[in-house]
Amino acid sequence: MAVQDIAEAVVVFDEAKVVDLIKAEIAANTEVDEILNTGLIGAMDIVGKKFSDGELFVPEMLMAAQAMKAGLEVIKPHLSDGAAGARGTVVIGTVKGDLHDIGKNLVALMLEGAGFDVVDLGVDIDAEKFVEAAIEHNAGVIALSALLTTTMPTMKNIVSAVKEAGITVKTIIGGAPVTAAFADQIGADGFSTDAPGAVELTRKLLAA
Ligand code: B1M
Repeated sequence: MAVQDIAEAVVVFDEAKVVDLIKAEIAANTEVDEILNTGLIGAMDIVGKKFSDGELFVPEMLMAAQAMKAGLEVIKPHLSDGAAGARGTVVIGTVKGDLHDIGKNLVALMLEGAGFDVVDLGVDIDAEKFVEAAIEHNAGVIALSALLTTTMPTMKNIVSAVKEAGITVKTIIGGAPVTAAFADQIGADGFSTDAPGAVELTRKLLAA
């Protein structure tokens, strides 16, 4: 049994095997970070490469995503390190035109685990919905995720709309194609490459 076997099960969409292998690794006291990074996130990198190389197509990517989500559910209780709702509210979503939600879900999960109240708007979310939700929930941070180069410009629209709305909320951005330079360019308050980094950033911005 090895963490790499989890990645292999994700790549062949064997959801039941993913769940069983993760349960076994947890029982064997394997670090949850290793299960997450090597077993699950590593698997999606393999899937992405196979897609780029024309070996896998959209339906297979979707099935791999489902297997990864099933695995995330198993490790979810082990990612927690704080009291829920004690540190402020984060409104999170994947931007308009973009349906990728695994990374966003992971960021949401880790923020919750770190004690933030998280309002997850889901995918394909426009500027108006982000602004409305931030006002309704008195959010301290709006967190935007994008996985497509074509949806990155939407982040700029959302950051601009938040500023125009005149609300005191910070915007943070992330997702595979997003860079620190892009965050600076569009006037976002912060950027992170991964979910733990998004938690650290949120802590800093909210002094929580
Ligand atoms: Co899509 N897809 N996809 N896809 N997909 C990518 C992103 C791609 C890189 C694949 C490839 O070509 N190699 C490529 C994008 C190319 C580009 O724009 N440069 C791509 C494409 C082209 C497409 C379609 C256009 C394919 C098509 O229809 N022809 C289409 C677009 C649909 C749409 O959104 N409108 C599409 C569809 C899909 C599926 C629906 C089949 C499925 C998504 C299912 C789902 O999410 N529910 C899917 C998948 C699974 C992928 C790959 C294989 C995996 C993405 C993933 O979940 N990674 C992906 C290739 C890859 O990334 N290697 C690919 C694991 C996840 C944990 O990582 O989301 O990066 P990630 O999140 C990370 C960090 O980015 C960060 O934290 C996480 C880790 O800790 N992070 C943040 C994310 N958000 C953050 C926010 C933050 C901070 C950090 O602060 C707010």
